[in-house]
Amino acid sequence: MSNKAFNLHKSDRKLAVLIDPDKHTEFDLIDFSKKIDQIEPDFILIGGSLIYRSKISASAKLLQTLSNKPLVLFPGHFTQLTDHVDAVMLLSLISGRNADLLIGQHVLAAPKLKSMNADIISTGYMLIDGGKPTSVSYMSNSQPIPRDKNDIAICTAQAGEMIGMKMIYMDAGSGASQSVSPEMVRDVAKSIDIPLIVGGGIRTIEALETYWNAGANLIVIGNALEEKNAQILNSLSRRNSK
Ligand code: 1GP
Repeated sequence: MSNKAFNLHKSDRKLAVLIDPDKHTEFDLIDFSKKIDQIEPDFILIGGSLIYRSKISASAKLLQTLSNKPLVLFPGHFTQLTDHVDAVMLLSLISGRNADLLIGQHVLAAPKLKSMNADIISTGYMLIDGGKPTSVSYMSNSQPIPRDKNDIAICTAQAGEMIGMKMIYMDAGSGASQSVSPEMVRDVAKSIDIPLIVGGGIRTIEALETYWNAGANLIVIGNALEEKNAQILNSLSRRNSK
C-alpha cells in the first residue's frame, strides 16, 4: 500500500487537479507541475477518456518525481493502469447502463490491480448532463443524468453507496459548458454517508466555494488550468501566498 493515501471524509473541502497526459509533453509537464505546486491541491489526478498521444505510465512516473501530492489514477480504460500512482479510482459508471463500464473493464483490470501497490478506491461515477456532449458521454456510450433530475441523482448515489462504493463522483464531463447544479450537489451530499466528488466545467474560485458549501468533499478542476494565464490558477496561487 502506498504511503500517500487518497483519503476523503464527509467534512472535507479538498481540491484535486486533473492532468490529461495528452495535453503535456514531458518538458511542459515539469513547468506545469511547478504551477500546480503553487495552488497546493490535495491530490493530483491523471487519466482521461482517451489517451492517444502520450504514454500515461511515463507521465505518471515523471509526476511522482515532480510532486509530493498523492497521485491518483482516474482511468478511462483498463489499459491506462500503471504502477506509478498512489491510488486508483476504480470507477463504475452507475449513471449508465453500459455493462462494460459497470463490470467488464473491472474484470479485465483485476489481475493488474491485484498486483499493484496502490490503494484501490471503488468509486460510483455519475455522469450529469453538462449542456453538450463530452468525451466521456461519447466514449462511454451512455446517457448522462438530466441536470434537473435531482431525484434520479439521489437514488443513483444511494444505490452506489449501498452496493458498496466508497465515494461518489458527480461529473458534468471535462470542459462541460454547464457544471453540475449546486442544488443537485446539495441534495446528493445530504442523502449519502460517503464522500462526494464534483467536477466538470468548474472555472472560478467562487464556484469552488459554492460546491464546497453545497457539500462537495473534493472538487476536481482540469481544463480551467490549461489555458494560458489561467485565471483560476492565478487566483488560487495568490490566495495561497497570502
Ligand atoms: C473531468 O471533472 C473533470 O472528468 C474535470 O473537468 O476539465 O472541465 O475541469 P474539467
